[in-house]
Amino acid sequence: MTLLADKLTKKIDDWRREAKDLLEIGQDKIISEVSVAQIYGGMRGIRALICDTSRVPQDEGLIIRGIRLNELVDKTPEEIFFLLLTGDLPSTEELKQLSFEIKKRKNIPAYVWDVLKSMPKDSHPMAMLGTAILVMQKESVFAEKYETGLKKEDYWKATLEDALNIVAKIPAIAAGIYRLKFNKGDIISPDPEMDWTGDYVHMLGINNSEDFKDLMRLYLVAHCDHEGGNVSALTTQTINSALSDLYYSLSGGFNGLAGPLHGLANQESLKWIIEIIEKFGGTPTHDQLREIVWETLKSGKVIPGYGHAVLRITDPRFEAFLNFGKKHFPNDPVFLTVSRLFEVVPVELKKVEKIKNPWPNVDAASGSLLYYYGLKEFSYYTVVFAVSRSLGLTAQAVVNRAMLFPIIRPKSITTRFVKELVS
Ligand code: CMX
Repeated sequence: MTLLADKLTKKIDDWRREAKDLLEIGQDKIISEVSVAQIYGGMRGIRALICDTSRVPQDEGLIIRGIRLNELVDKTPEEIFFLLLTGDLPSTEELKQLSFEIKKRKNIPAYVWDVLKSMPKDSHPMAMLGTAILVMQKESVFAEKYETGLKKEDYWKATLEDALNIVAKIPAIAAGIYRLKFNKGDIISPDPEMDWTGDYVHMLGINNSEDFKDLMRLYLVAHCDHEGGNVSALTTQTINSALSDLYYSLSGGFNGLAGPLHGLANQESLKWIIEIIEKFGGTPTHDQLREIVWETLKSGKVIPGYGHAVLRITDPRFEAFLNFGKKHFPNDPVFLTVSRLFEVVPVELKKVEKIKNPWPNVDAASGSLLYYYGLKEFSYYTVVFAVSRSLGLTAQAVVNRAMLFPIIRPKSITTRFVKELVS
């Protein structure tokens, strides 16, 4: 057994005991009441899920297993994956072993490329990613073991195998999608010696500089998880709760990430910024940006990269990217526009009463940094987000299996029920 599985075995015993005790002493305690406004408002604020991999207090932002993001920005995605799964940062030996586990599982079945190559040329890269994950479903260790008989207590072990296989393979799949979709030449094979981020950068084949690798490392850490109620997390865990394996679940979650109000906002944000720069023939002034913000709002569109369903502050992930840009290329016109928008947009959005959070989220800055290093195809940005989010989504699934959570099945009500209640 690996050190990771060994650690999880011990932790899971404790987690299960803790949950049993909590249920015994407090099963009737009320956590959330549900109002009519919440039912009609996307269930915002209803506390109805357990997620221990991370939490997002509205006035603090992302906290992974009790550690604030700004204390984790120098870590590698492998370290973060271990943290998400177990609740602890890995020791040197644990990290070495996890990195080895990932390295040995990198190869992609040839049929994945056949399927991707046969997709229409104008398929969105997120549709290609979701398809690639789904077509690998036949590789699922969980599905195979379930079929032949697996004890419920051991579901998590087979799910961990699926998680490790998916996490190991996703950089090569994502990089291959980039090269296929944007005619960048042959697909570059994974290098068994390289770390997760370094190999992804190598396989993209755009820019092998250490600075780009540092940005990618930060990017892949910052997007890894955002508690359990966002569209991609909730979708993944709902599908997974039906004992569909992680290939089915993650592919479904990624379909949600592909939406413009969720993960696609980084694509939309940079597209909007480039259009603004083109319109004004260079970095716009504050006044010109103010004008564009109102033009966008009046046309009925959202300001991409601003606002959040939970956060009520500047997203610390945005801050991490802003700091990176300030350090490496403060005068780049795209980055300068991102910084100026940060000075203008919140002031203007505060004037719109219905907007609860005028502050930037992660998507307001991330694209501009990728753009600087030569990753200029906006429609690909959500794929990079998804590569990172695979860490959190698969970790959540392993933990949920370990906790023996049942199938998710909330109760719906009819309009007639609400009418009767209200009258
Ligand atoms: N620009 C314009 N209007 C905005 C806005 C923005 N950036 N943010 C919120 N609003 C509007 C909403 O569209 C909503 O209007 P309607 O009532 O007319 O539908 C109103 O303000 C109230 O929204 P809210 O309660 O403040 O925010 P929600 O929880 O409903 O939505 C979010 C959150 C992220 C979908 C929204 O802020 C938005 O659309 N932002 C732009 C897209 C974006 O950046 N998405 C990425 C979020 C991060 C992620 O999940 O990946």
